[in-house]
Amino acid sequence: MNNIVDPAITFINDQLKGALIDRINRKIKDLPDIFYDKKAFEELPVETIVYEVASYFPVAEGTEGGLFYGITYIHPGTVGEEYFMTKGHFHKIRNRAEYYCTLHGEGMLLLMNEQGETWAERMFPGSIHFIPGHMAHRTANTGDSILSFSAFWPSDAGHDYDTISKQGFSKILVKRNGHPELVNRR
Ligand code: M6P
Ligand code: ZN
Repeated sequence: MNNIVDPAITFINDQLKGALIDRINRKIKDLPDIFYDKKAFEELPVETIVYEVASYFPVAEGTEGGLFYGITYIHPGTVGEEYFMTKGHFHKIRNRAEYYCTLHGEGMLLLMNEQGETWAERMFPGSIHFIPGHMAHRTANTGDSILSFSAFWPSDAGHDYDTISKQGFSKILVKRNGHPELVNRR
């Protein structure tokens, strides 16, 4: 019996490959609620890709005790003065935590607690981010090239997008004089 086997997935040349890999992309038309400047949003081509996610789901979503793995690639760009970013979410099971590890590019991880306080951590190749439970998280690309990072989260965490699409984060990440600033929404 040959008890040496190949891994189920690989991540070579920045690409996740293997069975059970789910790929999604989010275009401007998929993100009507998240950007602050609605006029600038309306002016962008609806098919513009903002980010892509490749995820490995070795167990069914909702399974207790499993782990998911994903790579997110955020394209460079802005909507008005706000950087291209992910939808952002709380976990449906609020106490579930997550890790993000930056691979390429530069960006920011926005974190918001349940009291509505928002802050940001710088992302750069090699930066590792522990996202505790009860914390909404969103990533933004503040550079001129793709921002990519890996993520590891519990398979029963789930995504609560509704809270963010209704209330947003209390601060937005904007490009001012060529640099990122985290400012209150007006
Ligand atoms: C990371 C993980 C995923 C998430 C993705 C995009 O890879 O946190 O669970 O889906 O980023 O973020 P969002 O779902 O907020 O668009
Ligand atoms: Zn998450």
